[in-house]
Amino acid sequence: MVKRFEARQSAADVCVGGRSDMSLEGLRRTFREHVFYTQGRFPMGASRNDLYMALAYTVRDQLLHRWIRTVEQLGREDIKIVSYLSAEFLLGPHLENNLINLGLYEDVRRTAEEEGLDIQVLFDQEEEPGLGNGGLGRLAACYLDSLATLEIPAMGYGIRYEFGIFDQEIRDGWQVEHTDQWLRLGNPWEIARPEITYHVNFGGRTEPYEDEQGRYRVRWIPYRTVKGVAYDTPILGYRVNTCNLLRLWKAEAVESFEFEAFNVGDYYGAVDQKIYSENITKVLYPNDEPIQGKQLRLEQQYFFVSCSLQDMVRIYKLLGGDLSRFSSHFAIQLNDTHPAIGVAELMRLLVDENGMDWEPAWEVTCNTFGYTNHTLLPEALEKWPVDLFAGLFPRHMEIIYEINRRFLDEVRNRFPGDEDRVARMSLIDESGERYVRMAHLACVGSHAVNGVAELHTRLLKEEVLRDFYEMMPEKFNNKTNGVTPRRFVVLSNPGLSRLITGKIGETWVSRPEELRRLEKFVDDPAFREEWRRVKLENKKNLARLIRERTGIEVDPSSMFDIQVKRLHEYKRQHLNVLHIIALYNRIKQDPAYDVCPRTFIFGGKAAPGYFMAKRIIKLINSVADVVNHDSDVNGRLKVVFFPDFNVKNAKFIYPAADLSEQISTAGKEASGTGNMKFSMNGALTIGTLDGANVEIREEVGAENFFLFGLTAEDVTSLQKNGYQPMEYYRSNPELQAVIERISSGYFSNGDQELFSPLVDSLLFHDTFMLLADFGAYMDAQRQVEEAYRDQERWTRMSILNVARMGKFSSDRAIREYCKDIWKVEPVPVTLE
Ligand code: 8GP
Repeated sequence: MVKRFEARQSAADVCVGGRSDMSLEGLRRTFREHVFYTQGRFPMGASRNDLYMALAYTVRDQLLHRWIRTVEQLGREDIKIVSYLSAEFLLGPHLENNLINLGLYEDVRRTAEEEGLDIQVLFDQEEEPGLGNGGLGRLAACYLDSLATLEIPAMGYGIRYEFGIFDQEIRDGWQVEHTDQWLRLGNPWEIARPEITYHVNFGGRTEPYEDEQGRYRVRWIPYRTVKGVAYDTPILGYRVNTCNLLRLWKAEAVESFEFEAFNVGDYYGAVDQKIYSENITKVLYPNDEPIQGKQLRLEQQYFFVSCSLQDMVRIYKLLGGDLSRFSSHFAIQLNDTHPAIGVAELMRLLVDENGMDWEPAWEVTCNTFGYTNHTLLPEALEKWPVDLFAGLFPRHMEIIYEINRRFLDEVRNRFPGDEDRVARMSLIDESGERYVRMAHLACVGSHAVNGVAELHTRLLKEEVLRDFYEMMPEKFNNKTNGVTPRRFVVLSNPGLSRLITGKIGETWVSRPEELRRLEKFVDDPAFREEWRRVKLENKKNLARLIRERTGIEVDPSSMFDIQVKRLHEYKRQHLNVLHIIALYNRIKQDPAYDVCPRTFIFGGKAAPGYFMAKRIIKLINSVADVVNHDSDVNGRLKVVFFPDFNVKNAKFIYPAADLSEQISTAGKEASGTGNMKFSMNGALTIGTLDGANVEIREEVGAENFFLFGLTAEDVTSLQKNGYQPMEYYRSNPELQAVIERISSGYFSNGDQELFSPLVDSLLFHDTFMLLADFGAYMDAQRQVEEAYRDQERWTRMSILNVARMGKFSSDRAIREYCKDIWKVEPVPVTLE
């Protein structure tokens, strides 16, 4: 509990490091002032939230000076700004991160303590802005952190969803969704900018006209208009003065009352309009794949893209810039295809609104945009029915047709007579119902196209975007993902961070390649002992949290085997379950079976409409119920489904892992970033040759990684030759026994129907080839067990994993984007 703090003076009035412009006494005074003047409370009457808010404002005050100086820089004509356009930013809590980046963590912790406050309790009070689904949104947040840390002038642009990703409850083993209410108690980190607004149009028709010079022009006569209002959040870099801007747009009605409608008596029509407008930014679609045909989703995309591009054009014009040189001032990155309509919107702004001719406008557009692809699943490539698209954006539809006409001329020129290729590459899919292909629009309208891991980029070139690669190979490049070591090591794992810093100094935080210097301590038994002690502490912390959230007791000395990520068949959480059941069967057959004690921990949300994913959650919980209570098992195996996995509780999960499960079907996971977070915290990986696993294994060394399973090539050729899951089933008695356990109703109180959709899908389709990989997975798990039994060996492997993970810092990734795609340089910010 928070102790009520008393107003009392302290003699301490020392200057805080070199990083802060505030003394401890100053911090304390500001904090008290915010309790009183901002929250309107006397100290004794302040609630936990009041205290959190006051502390957040105190810290935000520390950012503002840097922020204003940085924004002034953004207003310089001679610099180039990165605009990161993303429908999702999964930021996680701000307070602790900002304290670390400011270098004020210790001072504020001590100040709080002196005021009688437990800072952890205040951290807990922060609601995380869950404005993303998973990997893609979290990557955007890591990239904002690195852009600021590397002193790159940058803006993030996105949507201020009123309701972010749902909160997950597990009830009776099933996922239950609750609406997220992150704004309920106020958001101290954002500053509303009601004077920065843009109009965004929808529907209607277009009309040709002649301009003053007699040129053919088109104007758009929309059916309805919505207003976008800017909300800004400061994003501070680590121990630098750069404090960039995340600008999120909220939709509002243009007039809160349609007076005309009101006057003619259509009160409800006027109210409907208002509600309709505000709906656009109401809620994040909780899907980690595109949603087919949902009009509101398409409206969201255009809404934020149009506001953002209008904002950039306004800023550029304010600087007196000539729009033909727009791309020398802005580099815009499309985070997947969600903002790809920006290609058509920038053309519209340049040609229709600013009178540019088509060719120079097209050159500006292509030089401005870069496109990052995040998926290989063909069903995940976004496309919109032409009717829906044209109905909402009649002018953009015309622009896309014109881009397509010119583009297909080029294709025909390059590949004469190859009409199949023309049909494949067209921006419009005409094979059945007509669709706008957003990935094609993004490829054609960008000067750079990248995948997010080496394997992913290769497969993009060979398969998904092969035609585009053949025609314009120079556009394609790889940018392997990275994650920020600030949030995912320094903030999440203070014990490990202290141990590392004690050995090699603290420069590794911004230069993680220096972690290599840990290698020379790998043979030092005392260091290894310390390493294990830190891990054990982290496991105890997680065990406490698990007890609190699930009531399950787990043994911190058992191996923590963890798989946290979105629930998806291709990620194969159910392969992990098959392994658990196999171990369980061995114990049932011989209770004296010498199993290595393990705690299997799962976490992750399923899209609310994804039937199989929800069934897998139920299966995990059902297996947990049986295994955790079986006296033959006697606590040696425990299974936990940790509810509501998010950035906030990820902080306790990654640092506590011994084993990281990265077991997707090869060729399906574009990169993965959880794999990096685990390994940076000293977990060893059991994984397939998929996504960035390939590169992680290369870096840490094959001998420090548990590899198994089919390669992407094996998967393709098996599929081509007619994959028969039954063959694997018939030839593996252990697998049969595992499946039999499930289908017999053993985990479902005799109900043989509950899991039959899962079992049938495995036996008769097995799209993700679990049965083909089962044997190899069991073997690899056996090796894991052997290695874990030798704790000295395991610790060596763990240390080497951490020492060799430097490559996977998002700083490295961002440096590559800056050099190869954006062509931007750091611009250090000075405070005077
Ligand atoms: C994810 C990929 O699945 C993952 O492999 C990769 O590491 C991550 O992006 C970052 O590159 N993709 C998504 O999260 C995704 O497509 N989300 C859609 C809901 C937007």
